Amino acid sequence: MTEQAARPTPSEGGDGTAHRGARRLLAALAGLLAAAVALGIAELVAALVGPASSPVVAVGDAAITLTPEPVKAFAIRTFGENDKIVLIIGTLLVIAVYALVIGLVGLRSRRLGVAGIALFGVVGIVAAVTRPAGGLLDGLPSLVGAAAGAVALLALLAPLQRPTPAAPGAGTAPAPGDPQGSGSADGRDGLAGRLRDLLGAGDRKGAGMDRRRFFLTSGVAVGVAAVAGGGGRLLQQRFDVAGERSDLVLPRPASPAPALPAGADLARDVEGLTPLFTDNREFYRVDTAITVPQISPSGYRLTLTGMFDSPKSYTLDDLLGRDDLIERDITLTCVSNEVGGRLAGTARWLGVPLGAFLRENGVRDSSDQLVCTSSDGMTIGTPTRSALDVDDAMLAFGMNGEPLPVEHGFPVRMLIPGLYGYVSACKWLTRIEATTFDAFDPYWVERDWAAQAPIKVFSRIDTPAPLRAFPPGRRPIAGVAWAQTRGIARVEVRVDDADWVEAELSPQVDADLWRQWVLPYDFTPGQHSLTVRATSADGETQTEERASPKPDGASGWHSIQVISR
Ligand SMILES: Nc1nc2c(c(=O)[nH]1)N[C@H]1C(S)=C(S)[C@@H](COP(=O)(O)O)O[C@H]1N2
Ligand SMILES: [Mo]
Repeated sequence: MTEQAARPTPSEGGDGTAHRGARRLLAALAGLLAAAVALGIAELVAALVGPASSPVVAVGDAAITLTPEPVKAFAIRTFGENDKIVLIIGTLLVIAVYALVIGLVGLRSRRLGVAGIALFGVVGIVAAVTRPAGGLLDGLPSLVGAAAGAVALLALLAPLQRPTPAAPGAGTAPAPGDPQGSGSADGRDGLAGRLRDLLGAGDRKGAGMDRRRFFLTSGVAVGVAAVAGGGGRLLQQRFDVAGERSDLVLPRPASPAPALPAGADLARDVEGLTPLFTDNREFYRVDTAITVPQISPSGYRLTLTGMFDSPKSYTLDDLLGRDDLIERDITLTCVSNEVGGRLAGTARWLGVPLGAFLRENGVRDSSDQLVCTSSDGMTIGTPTRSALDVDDAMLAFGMNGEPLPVEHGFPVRMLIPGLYGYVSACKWLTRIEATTFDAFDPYWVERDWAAQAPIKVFSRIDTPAPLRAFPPGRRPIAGVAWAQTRGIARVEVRVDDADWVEAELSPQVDADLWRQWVLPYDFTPGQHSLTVRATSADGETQTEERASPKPDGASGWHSIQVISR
């Protein structure tokens, strides 16, 4: 400091370059801390309003909605089930960079700094309020958060401010770009000035910067952000329905799933083969929900609207208490599944038979599309014909002997075997509207995915793993194949340029269930290429023609390279 004091730079009014650098650094830090306070307070308020009103979540949600489709597809492909964590981290990083800039801007002009925070609040408010399921109240966390952030910014910048010259002319506005002044908001009469007086930050230190006070204020800011944010997150858990979910007792089906023959699951004997049933915890998850909708069973309503003769509204008890419940084994598949991909899973589902349910409500012949809406505003359109006629289509509330896991749609979702999830499997289902394809484009169709999308005949190799060397000799080549509603009749494997060889299949249980296939093979040393193709029970062989998932599902043979040595 002494060195700088000895070499005053006229343009800096005696303030050294290093000193100025330090001020900037601290100002940027002030911006970051102010943002932390804003987000922390917002989380606390979100604990009153609901988790989805949190600005980070709302902005992340909006980002998902606004993200161009190819980027979204890329994210699902690249990050898979972690796509939401990546998005939240990305959102926080963007906020952090913005906050650093706000701090620097605030050093020059507090007014602009505060305006920057206000803008940040407005973005949060707009994102929260315009969510499909959003209301005005959802803007409150961002509003209060931004106000707290502005106060924090002013309090943090105050100790970094140079003394206001007491010389005559102090009241005149500083020239633009004059580092001495930072706009009139700095003056004693300004909000900041008053705040500074309030905090006693008016004490002038020689260098015009009160580091001690800055760090004290920073400590308070960190504390407020951590306590409000952490507390808010904790309090938000009161919205969790995990407890109510585990208290729910599932009814018995009038029509249980067909018994499985002995030896139904070939994975018991083949390492690396996908099990016949997927654990709920292992089940793939694809949705646009950053915060999983939490629907209390007691508050649950399923509403029917549109082209029904006598539509009713149902409570969860209404559905659970029916005497026609069915239990079925069904493989669910995502349209985003690539050749060889893992976005498919099988469960034993329990629920209300959909066809009977719709007829009971008098669904009209003139309706060719049902639009399902979830509590978070997702819309999924499905052909009315499929909903009426596909065997085993259901409103499911049980999955592998448990109530639906919250991530998989608790308390009620739709399932229609043979249709990709985005055109059939609406989770957190709260409304079914009978309408037409002409009248309405649901969420994914608006984004240029096909309005109708039956699942394609598919097979994949699970083992051996590609490019991981194994010793020569006999070992199984194995995987799964599916063609829901039709069933799998045959799976063939080709090794290098040899002829296709038929694999052994797991017992045929139900056409809606995938089948495992196994082919023991004597591997010679070297690299081999393995290819698989399936044929459905109605005679369609999986096409070799490659298609990407968009618009109606990937196609092509799964082929991998393996090494034996
Ligand atoms: N409410 C809601 N339901 C939804 C989705 C969604 O984003 N929101 N995604 C659909 C898609 S694309 C698929 S593949 C299935 C996935 O169901 P799962 O997550 O239980 O495996 O849910 C469908 N239902
Ligand atoms: Mo999907």
